[in-house]
Amino acid sequence: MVARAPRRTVLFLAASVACGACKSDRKAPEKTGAAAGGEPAAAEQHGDASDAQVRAAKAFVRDVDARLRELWVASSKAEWEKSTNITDETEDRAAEANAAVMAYETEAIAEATKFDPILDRLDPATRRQIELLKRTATLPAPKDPKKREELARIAAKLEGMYGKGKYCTKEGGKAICRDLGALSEILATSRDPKALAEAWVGWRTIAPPMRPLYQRLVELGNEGARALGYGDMGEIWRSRYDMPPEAFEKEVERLWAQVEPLYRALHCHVRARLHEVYGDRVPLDGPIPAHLLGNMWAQDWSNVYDLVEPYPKAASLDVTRALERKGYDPLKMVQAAEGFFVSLGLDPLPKTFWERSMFEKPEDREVVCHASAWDVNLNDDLRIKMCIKVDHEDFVTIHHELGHNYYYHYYYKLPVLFQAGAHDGFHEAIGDAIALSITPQYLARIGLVDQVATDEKAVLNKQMQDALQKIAFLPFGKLVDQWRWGVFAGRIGPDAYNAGWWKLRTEVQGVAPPVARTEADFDPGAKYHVPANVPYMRYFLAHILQFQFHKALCEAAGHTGPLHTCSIYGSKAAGAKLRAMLELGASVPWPDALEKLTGTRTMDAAPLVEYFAPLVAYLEAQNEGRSCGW
Ligand code: X8Z
Ligand code: ZN
Repeated sequence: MVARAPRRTVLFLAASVACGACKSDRKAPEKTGAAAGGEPAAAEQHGDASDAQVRAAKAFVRDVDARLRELWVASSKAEWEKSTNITDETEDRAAEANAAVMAYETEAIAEATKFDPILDRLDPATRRQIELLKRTATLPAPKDPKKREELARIAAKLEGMYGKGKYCTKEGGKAICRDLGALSEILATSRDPKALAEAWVGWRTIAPPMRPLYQRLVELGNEGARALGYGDMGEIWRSRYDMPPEAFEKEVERLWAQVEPLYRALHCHVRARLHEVYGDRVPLDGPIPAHLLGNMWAQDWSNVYDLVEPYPKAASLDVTRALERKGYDPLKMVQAAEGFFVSLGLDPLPKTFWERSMFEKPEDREVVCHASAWDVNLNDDLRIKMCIKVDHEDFVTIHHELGHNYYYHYYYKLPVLFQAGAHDGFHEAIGDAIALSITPQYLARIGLVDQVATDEKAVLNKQMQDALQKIAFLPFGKLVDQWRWGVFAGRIGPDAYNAGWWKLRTEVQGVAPPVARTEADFDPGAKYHVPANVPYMRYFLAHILQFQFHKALCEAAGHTGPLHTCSIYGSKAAGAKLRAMLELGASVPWPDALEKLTGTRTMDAAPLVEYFAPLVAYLEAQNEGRSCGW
């Protein structure tokens, strides 16, 4: 997952050795240099100078498309090799391929600025590709080739460190090492505060060695950003939303203000329930200890559902148990998820998807288990890479990943710069929007559960499950990049990386570390997207957008009744609407794409609020008389 989330998430990537050869076959940049208007005198000989420049711009964009395609594919191939087999060699190859991408992007972006004076004379597609090119680099490289290679190596190394991360202890004289999967399992299932704190702290021991590398990545990336005319890396990240970066920051705050009251209500109620379980470890007027929320980063609270279930005696939906009971394995889970997309009239996944994907954690090598979706060859070469557990969480994540794959599938014929989401939050929202249709009725329809209750109590239980995932996530989704924007801009210096992180964790999310943290720690490094350099605000946006998409798709499907009862399963009309948006990729500004599906040009949390209306009423009643906040 990468830089371009879509293509995987890959940011920039890699060149396989084989493709090193193709690089030298192509002289596109040099050719376009001249064609791009660098020699106006020559152009004038053939007529009007600016007409020649318009033609040159088109030729430039064609060349960029060919060259980027080649370099991105080489990089994706090397990234895939690395992520499915982390070794020094695969890391080096990924770094090499990514350095080649960075070198070309820097050169092409510099060249693209020559067209600034004639941008408004260009046809929309040419103009948009030039604009997208300028903001494409998630990790922009300095001009100096040595620094560029250093940056690419650091980036590959950091992701590898995360992928290989383990916490080892001596038990009965024997060394026992636990990876993120094993430690997360403890966070999810144990109710022993000591064991929880140890797993929480243990995972974070992987991160301090990343700190000097991360600091250098920031220095070099910022140098690259400045060379492209941006103030810092964060400004590039914020400039990808078809509005000025400052306006985007305001947009995030506007959306947060819409949902913050819901988060605060959920926080208040969950804290009160955890207080009943853990006593004064969970003070009723302060942040919640982060290790008690069922998840390594406290970003998804589903695993404490049993502690907060509104009506324990009413029916509740245990999808994990249903999957186990019906004998689902990872392959069957992916097939079921594909079945949902196909029920909408969308295409089945290609044969190669089933041959090339990685569904399970291999025993014989280190891999990056963090789930991702890919189109390695940019030609419908769809794959996912996941270490699937047979449980509810991963069943939803598979739908999330297939959402990426279906986006790739419907835009892969476009120029490569258009092969992206309308913005990155769109890409993250597709599969999640589909997963909102995994209602009890849907699960009964596919035979996963035998019967469903629809009474008010069962509804509230389901709403609580959803909220622990979707509402609990919102502040975390926002703060990861608030931290990085601060780091990139120098407001959070290396001497305060961890303090800055915990300031946001406390203020925005209302959670606290189980033990004191210092600058000897590097807790942001224990979250995949930081060492992997994948922007995170996309997930905050996706958690809002997915409800907008869901509502629009439900309307297309002819759903009547409350939003939380809708499943679009089987609706060809909804599928056609979705497909029409997916096919646009990034070829138009995102408000156009949003309008195509939802009829509105604005991101809006109102559908999220509407979806959770029953739970909000319940929480209000529950919180009556409590003092909320921290
Ligand atoms: O990273 C992901 C996906 C891949 S794009 C599995 N997510 C974020 C996370 O795990 O932190 C999905 C939800 C948020
Ligand atoms: Zn994703």
